[in-house]
Amino acid sequence: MWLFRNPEKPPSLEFDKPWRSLDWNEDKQNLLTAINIFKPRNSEVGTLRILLHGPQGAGKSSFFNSVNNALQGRITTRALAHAVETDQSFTVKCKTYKVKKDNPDSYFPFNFTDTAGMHESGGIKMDDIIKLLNGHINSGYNFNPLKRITEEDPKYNKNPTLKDRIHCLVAVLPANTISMMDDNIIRQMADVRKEARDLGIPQVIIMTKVDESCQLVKDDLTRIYTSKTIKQKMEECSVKLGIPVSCIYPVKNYHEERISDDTMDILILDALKSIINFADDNVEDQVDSD
Ligand SMILES: Nc1nc2c(ncn2[C@@H]2O[C@H](COP(=O)(O)OP(=O)(O)O)[C@@H](O)[C@H]2O)c(=O)[nH]1
Ligand SMILES: [Mg+2]
Repeated sequence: MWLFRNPEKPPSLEFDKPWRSLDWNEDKQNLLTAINIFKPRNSEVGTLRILLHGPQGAGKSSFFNSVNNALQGRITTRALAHAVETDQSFTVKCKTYKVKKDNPDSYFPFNFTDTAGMHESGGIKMDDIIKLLNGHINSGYNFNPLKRITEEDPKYNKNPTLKDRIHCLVAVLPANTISMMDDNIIRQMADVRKEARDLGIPQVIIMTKVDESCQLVKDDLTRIYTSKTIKQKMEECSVKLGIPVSCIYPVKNYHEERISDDTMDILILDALKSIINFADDNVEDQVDSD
């Protein structure tokens, strides 16, 4: 066998052609235009609700900030990203973030709810997640693993309608540490995914920290869809959570950059466009089945 090997040429780390296509020159403006004119088809649902879940440090806050940066065209820090794992608090506030449009007092018709810390502090309670997915929990609600959610809480919505529900579930996983991730966290995330599936909620994975998992991509982000490492990490995420690779979006979040980067923006906006389209389809499906 050794005769056929060429000792000069190690196996390539890259595919000859990208396996998913993005136009690095044209796409940013097209994506921005599509997102700027986007409106949910159902007028009853003015704002689509997107739920971010995943382990602490995965890049949930950074992803929201990156979406905000890409849409505002400048660096913003709305959701506090933690440099170190400091948040050991027992209660976890359910926070919803809106994204401002150019004109004053106007917002994009989607928002992000962060489940920060729900996987820690004694583990996520499935009961809480189901209520969150069904729209019972308003922004500002305090999750406490020792206490059951009570209907008397002012942040509890007793009669949620279609507009209050979660319309797309986004799992955030870091590419660089996915192989070492605690089984318990993966199991909890898979459980949340199953609940969402039973409720008919579409799901995507945002795979962050691509720069930390592939040197080729760290040096040149446009090689993201030719990197064999990134494809393999996406396949690993797919197997771990049971979500098809076609619904996985690898991104590099803004974390230390001080100016906008078109390639980072394109990946983030491409992911966002799919998320809002999935969410919008979900609303339509719910209306059809009611
Ligand atoms: N290199 C790199 N670092 C990232 C990326 N996304 C997030 N981070 C860093 O990872 C850490 C945790 O991110 P954070 O958004 O707070 O995670 P959260 O706990 O899920 O909200 C922070 O130090 C971020 O700067 C990324 O795509 N690449
Ligand atoms: Mg966070």
